[in-house]
Amino acid sequence: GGMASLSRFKGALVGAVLGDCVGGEFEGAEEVPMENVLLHLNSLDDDTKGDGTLEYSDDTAMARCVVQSLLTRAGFDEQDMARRFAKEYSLAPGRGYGSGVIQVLKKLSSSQLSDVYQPARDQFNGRGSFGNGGAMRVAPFALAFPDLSDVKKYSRSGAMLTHSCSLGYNGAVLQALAVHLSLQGALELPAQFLGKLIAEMEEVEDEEAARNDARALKEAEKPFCERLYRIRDLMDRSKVSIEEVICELGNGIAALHSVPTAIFCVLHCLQPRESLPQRYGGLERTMAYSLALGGDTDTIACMAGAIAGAHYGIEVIPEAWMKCCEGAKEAEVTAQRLHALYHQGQGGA
Ligand code: R7I
Ligand code: MG
Ligand code: MG
Repeated sequence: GGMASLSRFKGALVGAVLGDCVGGEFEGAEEVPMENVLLHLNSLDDDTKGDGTLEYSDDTAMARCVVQSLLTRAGFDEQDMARRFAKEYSLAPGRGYGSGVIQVLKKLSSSQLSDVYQPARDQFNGRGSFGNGGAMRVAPFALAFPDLSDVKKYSRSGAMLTHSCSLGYNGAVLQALAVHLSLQGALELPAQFLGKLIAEMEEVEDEEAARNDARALKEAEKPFCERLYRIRDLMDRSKVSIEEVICELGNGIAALHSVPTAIFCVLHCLQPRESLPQRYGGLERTMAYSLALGGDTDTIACMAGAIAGAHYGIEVIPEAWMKCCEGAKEAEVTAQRLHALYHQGQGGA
């Protein structure tokens, strides 16, 4: 499809849901042999599956809140979004939320709350969470705002409702930027795509709070930029093992150890790979590869799925996968409304 086409919007939103649902199988597993990944993915073609048997987790539950809030308010409204997060959690607390964020979601339910950002600031002795919970749900921001500076501004604020540490919210900004660029067709030129992300993040991380957090957590001066440079190095190598990717980029629950990893998965799978079935297209390769890394598989596959889906579009998503995953069909429908909002923001559809 063309730049910011409806197919890309659907691909992004559905890709995220698929990653979450399909990746849930291996979340927290240390090592996942590719053989097991392929068995799991093959089983989705099975007739006995289907009708949303793979349930979505907090990643999708919160992304749905983001979508509904952005659509209802026709833009970012922190009060409304916070309320939706709190309500969703109280109605379905068993979706596998991070153990820290539960505190925030409970506090956000309180009617006496004057500052919706305060509960997030109270996390982890006042430093805030660096988990990937802000990034896992951020794709809809890139689908609602055509303007790059809006994507950066609102994805940051949206993440700060639960993640006030810069290593948390800047991961969300990076993921939103990746989806934004992919939607524009920027993955046609992978090296330039990465170059743009680096240029943007150099600016994003050039901030007092980010420098302080990085120092306190003994990370590089600009942690996300450093990881993006590592991705560049990995892409230049002719062969990269799963172990090397995990060692260089991580597969954990911190945004720093998962957002760059998800971006790498997409870039690595733009071309056929020996370890992956020949019959697989790029989106299927991205999913399989994300799961094979182990660790926070639902979230890494969810984030990679959003970026890859925005690149390849909805047409390449296997019908059997759509059927198996709870909320996938619904995501395809709501993507149309985001597409309309996005183009309305550009001054008339
Ligand atoms: O970031 P968050 O919403 O969790 C998202 C993850 C995804 O993988 C989902 O699929 C779901 O499984 O959870 O939730 P948080 O509780 O804010 O952060 C996640 C975890 O990161 C926390 O429970 C901590 O273990 C760790 N963590 C920290 N640990 C020490 N110090 C996050 N921030 C800190 C910190 O500052
Ligand atoms: Mg989850
Ligand atoms: Mg997860």
